[in-house]
Amino acid sequence: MALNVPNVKFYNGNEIPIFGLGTWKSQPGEVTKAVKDAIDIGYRHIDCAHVYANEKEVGEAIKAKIAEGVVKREDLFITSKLWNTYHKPELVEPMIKKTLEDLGLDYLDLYLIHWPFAYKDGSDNFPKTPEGLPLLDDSVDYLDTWKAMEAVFAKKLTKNIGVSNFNSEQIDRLLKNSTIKPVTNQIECHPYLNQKKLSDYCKEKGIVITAYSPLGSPDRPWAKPDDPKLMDDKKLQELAKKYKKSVAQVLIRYQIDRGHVVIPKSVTKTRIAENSEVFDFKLTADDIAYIDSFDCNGRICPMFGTEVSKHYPFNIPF
Ligand code: NAP
Ligand code: SBI
Repeated sequence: MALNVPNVKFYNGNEIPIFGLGTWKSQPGEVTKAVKDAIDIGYRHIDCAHVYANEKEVGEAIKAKIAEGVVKREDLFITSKLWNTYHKPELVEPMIKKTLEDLGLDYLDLYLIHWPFAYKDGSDNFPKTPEGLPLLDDSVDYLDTWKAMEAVFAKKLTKNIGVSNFNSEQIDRLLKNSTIKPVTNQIECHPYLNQKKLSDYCKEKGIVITAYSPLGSPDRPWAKPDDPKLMDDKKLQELAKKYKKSVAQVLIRYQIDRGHVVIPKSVTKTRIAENSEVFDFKLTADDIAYIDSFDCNGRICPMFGTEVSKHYPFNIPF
């Protein structure tokens, strides 16, 4: 049966498929096949970023599927993100153009500021201090970066602009000092970090939440063998049994039922298909509340070493 993914409407009237494919850690040698498989299965939303170092390979898949006639460009929703070393306003347009060239596109559907803090600009995506910590550049304010995001939107290089990893105060400051409101805040979100307060805050402001690492990101490079694995959670396994679904499917549905856009990553065809089979069931309100109760401030993407930045997002409750 054809996959029919519902859209979520942004405040500006544009729409985003509620479900898409993540591509962080998808190796250049495997991501082209993964994106092709996903498009064949019916995915129409792909989450990319310059820092994932695989946008050319994602672009090859998009080009191939358009050439085959499986999809048209306008059927797809392609997101990318401005990396931390390109926050200086004069770097934003060259950077979105670099991403567009790598992806082989002439516009993005959504461009996000990846993190609110800036790194020292230059060709190294991960500049370091002599002590080996991330080399921050707090002289660059995300408000100035945002003005440049507004400019690339005005030039029609992207149909929507948004942010990622912003806290409520940063969103509030952006709203008070900008012309265009972000359409989404892409944030880590799963039962161990359910982001209830930030989700409610963004909803009140008309900003859609996009949930990243919805499966607990078991392939994150810094995972330790003793770290709890979300998909091994016994209570989630019980729930999955009750719905005759996998834990991954319950985790994806948990986001959809909260009105969040969700972008699980996989390079495995069977899992890419499995993760998309979430539109034939719904969690009950009681089960959502039960999953909500698993929250334990279990952040898995804290961006180690950046806590000293004045723009670090995770030093306040939400
Ligand atoms: P995730 O989607 O929570 O988990 C991905 C991992 O789960 C991979 O190891 C994948 O394995 C495995 N997996 C996928 N489906 C599965 C299934 N059905 N059963 C068992 N295992 C399964 O983690 P994530 O990559 O951190 O987050 C998703 C996406 O969000 C990213 O790829 C990226 O696009 C975005 N993201 C954004 C930010 C940001 O700062 N804005 C940060 C993190 C993530 P295989 O691939 O081997 O199948
Ligand atoms: C990277 F390419 C390298 C490190 C890293 O850590 C934090 C999470 C993140 C990110 O910033 N966006 C992601 O999707 N993953 C990431 C990416």
